[in-house]
Amino acid sequence: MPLKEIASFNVKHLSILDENGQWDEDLDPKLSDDDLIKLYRAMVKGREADQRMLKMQRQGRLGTFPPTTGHEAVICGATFATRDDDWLVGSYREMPGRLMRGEPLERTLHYYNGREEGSALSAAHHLMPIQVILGSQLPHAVGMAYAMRYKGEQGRAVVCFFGDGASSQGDFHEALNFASVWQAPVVFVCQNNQWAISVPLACQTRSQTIAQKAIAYQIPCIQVDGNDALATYKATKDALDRARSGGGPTLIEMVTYRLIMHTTADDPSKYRSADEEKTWWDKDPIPRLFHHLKKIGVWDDQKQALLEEDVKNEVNQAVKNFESEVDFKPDAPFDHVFETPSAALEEQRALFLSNLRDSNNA
Ligand SMILES: Cc1ncc(C[n+]2csc(CCOP(=O)(O)OP(=O)(O)O)c2C)c(N)n1
Ligand SMILES: [Mg+2]
Repeated sequence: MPLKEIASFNVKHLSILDENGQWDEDLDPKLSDDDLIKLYRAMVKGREADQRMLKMQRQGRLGTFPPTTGHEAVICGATFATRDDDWLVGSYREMPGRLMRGEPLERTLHYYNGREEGSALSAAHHLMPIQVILGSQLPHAVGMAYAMRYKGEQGRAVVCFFGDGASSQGDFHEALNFASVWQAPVVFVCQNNQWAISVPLACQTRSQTIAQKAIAYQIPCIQVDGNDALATYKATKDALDRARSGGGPTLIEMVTYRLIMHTTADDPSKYRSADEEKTWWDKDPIPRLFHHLKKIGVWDDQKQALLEEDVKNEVNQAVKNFESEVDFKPDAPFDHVFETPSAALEEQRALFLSNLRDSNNA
C-alpha cells in the first residue's frame, strides 16, 4: 500500500502595520477613530504606569515587579477585543490590560507591596488576580470557559495570557487538550517575548512556532506580530468571535520582546546583547501606532502632549492615593494561608511584625 498523506497543516502569520509604517489596509480591523485613540491611550498609559513603577521600585517605594514595557500592543490589543463580561485570566505581565478593564492602578501597587488587597478577586472587572505560578492559569481559564458553556452563558468567553516559557509547562498541554475536547470558549494568548528570564526561546522549544503546538489538539492557531496593535486586536477579535459562536478555543502566538528587565531583580545585560535590545526598541509598538495615527489624520503633536500630561496626572493620582493609605493591616496575607491558624505561621507573623516595627523605627 502506498503511504497516504492523511493530514497537512499550516501556520499563518498576521502583520497589519509593520515597523516601517507599511500598512495593509485590506487586513485592517477598521476601528473607528475614537476606538483607535482609546487603544493608543491605553498603551501610553500602560507605559507611563510601568516606567513610574520602575522609578518607585528603585527608590524603595515599591517591591520587586515584572515590567510590561514593550508588551503594550499584545496586552492592550487583546484586551481591547474583549467585552466587559468576558473574563481575563493572566499571570504577572498584564498591568496595562488590567487598567483597561477598569481596575485601579492602586490594586497593582498593593500587590507589589505585599498588600493583601492586591490579591483580591477583581470580580467587577472580570479579572483573575495576578499570580506567578507559570502555566497554572491555563487550566483555570479552561475551567471557567467550560463553566460558561455548561451554564449556557452564550456569547461569553475567556482570554488567557501566558508566556513562551509557560508553554513548556504540562499545564499548557492539559489546558489545550481539555479546551479542545470541550470546545471551551477560550482564547489562549501567548506573549512570546522570546525569553523566560535568561532562557532564550531556542532552549525552550525546537518548534518553529509556538502557535503550531495547537495543531496537535485540533485547535485553530495563528502567529501575530505582537508589536502591531492592529494585528493583536484583530487576531483576538476573530478568535473571540469564533469562541462566542460555539467554535471553541484558539491559540494566538504574539511575537514581542520584553524591552527591559524580567523583573526589577534581574539584569538582562548578563544574558542578551545591547544590539538585540536596540533591534527591538526600533520595533517599539507605541511609536509605531503613533506615526500611523498621525499619518491617517487622527492624531497630532498637540493631542500627544495633552495625552502625556493626562496619563501622567492619572498615574500621579494613583500613586498619591496608594501612598496616603496608612490605615491598613500589613500582616493581612497571614490571615489567608490556612483557615485554622498554625503555630509556625503565627511565629512568622510575629517575626514579620517585629521586623516591620524595627524598620519603621530605624
Ligand atoms: C511553575 C514555575 N516555575 C518556575 C517559576 C520561576 N519563574 C518565574 S518567571 C519565569 C520565566 C517565565 O517566562 P515566560 O513564561 O516566557 O514569561 P515572561 O516572564 O517572559 O513574560 C520563571 C522560570 C515560576 N514562577 N513558576
Ligand atoms: Mg517570555
